[in-house]
Amino acid sequence: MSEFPSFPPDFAFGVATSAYQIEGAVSEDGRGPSIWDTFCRRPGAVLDGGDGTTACDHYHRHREDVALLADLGVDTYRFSVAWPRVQPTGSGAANPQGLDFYSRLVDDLLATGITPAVTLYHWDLPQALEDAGGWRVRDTAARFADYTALVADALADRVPRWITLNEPWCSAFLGHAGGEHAPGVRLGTPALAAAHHLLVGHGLSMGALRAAGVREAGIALNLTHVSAATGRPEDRAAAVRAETQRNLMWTEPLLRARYPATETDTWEELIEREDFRRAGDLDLVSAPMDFLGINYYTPSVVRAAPYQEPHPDRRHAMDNRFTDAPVPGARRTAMDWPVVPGTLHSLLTSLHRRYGPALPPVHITENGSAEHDVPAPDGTVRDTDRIDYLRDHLGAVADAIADGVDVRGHYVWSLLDNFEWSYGYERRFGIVHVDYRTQRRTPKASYHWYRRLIAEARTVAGRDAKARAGAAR
Ligand code: PNW
Repeated sequence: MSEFPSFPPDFAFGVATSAYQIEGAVSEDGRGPSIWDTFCRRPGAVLDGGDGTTACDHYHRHREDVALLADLGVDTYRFSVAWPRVQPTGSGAANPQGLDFYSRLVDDLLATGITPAVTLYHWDLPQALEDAGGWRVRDTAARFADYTALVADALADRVPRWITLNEPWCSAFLGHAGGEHAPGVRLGTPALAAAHHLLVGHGLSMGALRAAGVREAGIALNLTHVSAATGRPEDRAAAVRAETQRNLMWTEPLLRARYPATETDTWEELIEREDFRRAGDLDLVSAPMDFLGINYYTPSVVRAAPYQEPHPDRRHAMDNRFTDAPVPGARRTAMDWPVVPGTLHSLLTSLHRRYGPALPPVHITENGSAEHDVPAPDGTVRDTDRIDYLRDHLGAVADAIADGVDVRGHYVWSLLDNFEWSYGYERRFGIVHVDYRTQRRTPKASYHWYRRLIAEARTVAGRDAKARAGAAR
């Protein structure tokens, strides 16, 4: 028995990052400001007062980071393109220096045999578009399609796999209802408009990718496994609401061209009542995808809660009559997120049951954990909790594949410790430790563990291929 779960021979092992979280160099080579540059300056917005001004200085150290990827042996590297590098004010001609950076990165990846997977939008909206209404206005979706075409024209000859949006749930609801993410709006209905415009933007972006000849395109959703804390009817109803808002709000329009219903109201009605909905939108939103990206971290165990009316304009956007309940017996990561690896298997098999052939092949586009890493004096980190997390979640993916779910890849979040949004640099998700004073990178024990897993998977795949070739002779 191997210490590692086993995977199909062509399974893609990867790691993921995003531009604002690692690049730094926010004013270099013509980059314009993004909503995160602005949001980070708001007092109290980020835990330690940090921002992405320097981050991991990846913009200047990308060669070193590609060398780390090459040594790790990953098949795929998922990174994001910063929209404000390509279009400093969110529209008009491309800034050639912005595109050049990503073009060089892609060449370096290909030279080491790594497949690049590009995310077009990982939350860094050009500030100029926010000033014009951001995702709350429909024009931003059209701007996103123009930007997609510029990036695809420059990179689609070499980048096979494309992700339009990263986690639109976060952009819509954390950005416009909770306010803990940029742009930090705390209203209700605007979050629903943002959600709809993000979906429309995804659909338009898919069209631009197709026009550029892209054959592997999809979206990355942060889906969760939802269950009720108790069997009480009110808690079960709360779980239906949470499932609707966290999962079905996205999978239903994308995969079935409709908004979901709850027992009290339907999102369809909510959205229809609003003036932002246009005829034909859902056909656009449900353009066929080649894969569904799922970012998975933790399950949601919920119970009923009284309706909170924090603002008069919050009337329909957040059905907040549910709240997260403790998960008994589960270890918690440094994010305080409960660890229940089997819920990833349950999520995958339930999506497979719910959508059948309408579910495209799946890539787990993010999965990983922030831990209380304690570096030794030489900078090494024995992050056994992170290894356990990754082993058990990869095991859950392997089990889902054995149960018939078509999962094609898994990307660890993240290659490097980085800027963890409103948690600043306090929370470390990397399999490589970053000393932010020196920018020194030190692979953690989890990096070495993942390297061995990939190497063993390759050996096994090689053995199987040889055996098949032998049997065919
Ligand atoms: C994702 N939540 O963010 C992002 O795609 C990454 O950029 C991020 O670093 C990673 O997960 C770890 O947090 C999320 O509140 C942020 O439910 C917040 C939530 C979910 C995902």
